[in-house]
Amino acid sequence: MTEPLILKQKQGCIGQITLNRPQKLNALSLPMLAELVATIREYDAATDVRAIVICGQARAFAAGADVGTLAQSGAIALYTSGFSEHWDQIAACQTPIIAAVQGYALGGGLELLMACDIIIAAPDAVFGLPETTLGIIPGAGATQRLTRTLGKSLAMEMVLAGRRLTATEACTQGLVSQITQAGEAVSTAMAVAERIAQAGPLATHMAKAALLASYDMPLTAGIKYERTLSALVAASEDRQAGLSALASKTRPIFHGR
Ligand code: CO8
Repeated sequence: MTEPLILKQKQGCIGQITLNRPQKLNALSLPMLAELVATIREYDAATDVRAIVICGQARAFAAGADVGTLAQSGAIALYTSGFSEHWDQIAACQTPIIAAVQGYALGGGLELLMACDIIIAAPDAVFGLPETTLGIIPGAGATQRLTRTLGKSLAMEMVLAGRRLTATEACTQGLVSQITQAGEAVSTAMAVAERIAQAGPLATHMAKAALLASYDMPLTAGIKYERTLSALVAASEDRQAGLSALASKTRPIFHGR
């Protein structure tokens, strides 16, 4: 029996996803990407899932898009199959996604991380974009997202000269939010997800949307957008529940409305 490419497990309000192609260092094939997107959509649509955690295996989060898939597909077939759109569909998820990284996060694997919201790294995590060494360029968002995260010079060095970042460098440069002890990336990501899950779900969705808008919008438009979302959340029952709980020193119960 063939192993599933994606393992999924719900733990309370957290939807956990494990990329499960360890013998190929989690190289992202078309079926694997399709399953990943379907699982994320399923969790995103479930009102009881408040955060999603994605992790890989011990040696790799994901060593890139499957080079076999790339080699076998002509340019037009690759384009019309929507291969690179899988990363956009992951980035479109409204529920916060926390990625836990051990080992390699290369090429499309790093682009997958950048479509997530929070990246937690084990000390052995390695981040790189080897595409130009293969005669191609990053095609799932890295030239845009990496530049916004790391700035021009370091992004250029990674894309053009194949520079890899260690976990410490990635954390110093703001790609990663924290480095854990060895073997604790997943449990730390779950703990972060747990804290997110306790917050108001409507507020979480709106805050994520506002934060992501800062990548796309000029400052004044972004601030207006934030103000609109803020007014919308202020009209929610969750806001009432949160403020009443604070006043009565109890835990708020949020319903996402
Ligand atoms: N695709 C397919 N198989 C892979 C990949 C990959 N990206 N990476 C590793 N594997 C496979 C290897 O072929 C090998 O399989 P097998 O045992 O059957 O030969 C197995 O994983 C283990 O790999 P290695 O034996 O090579 O392990 P090492 O420890 O010696 O090396 C490395 C680890 C350094 C990670 C090495 O495997 C490597 O360099 N891998 C390729 C990394 C790479 O180039 N990634 C970028 C791919 S291109 C990309 O991601 C573009 C995204 C753009 C998407 C949008 C397009 C439209």
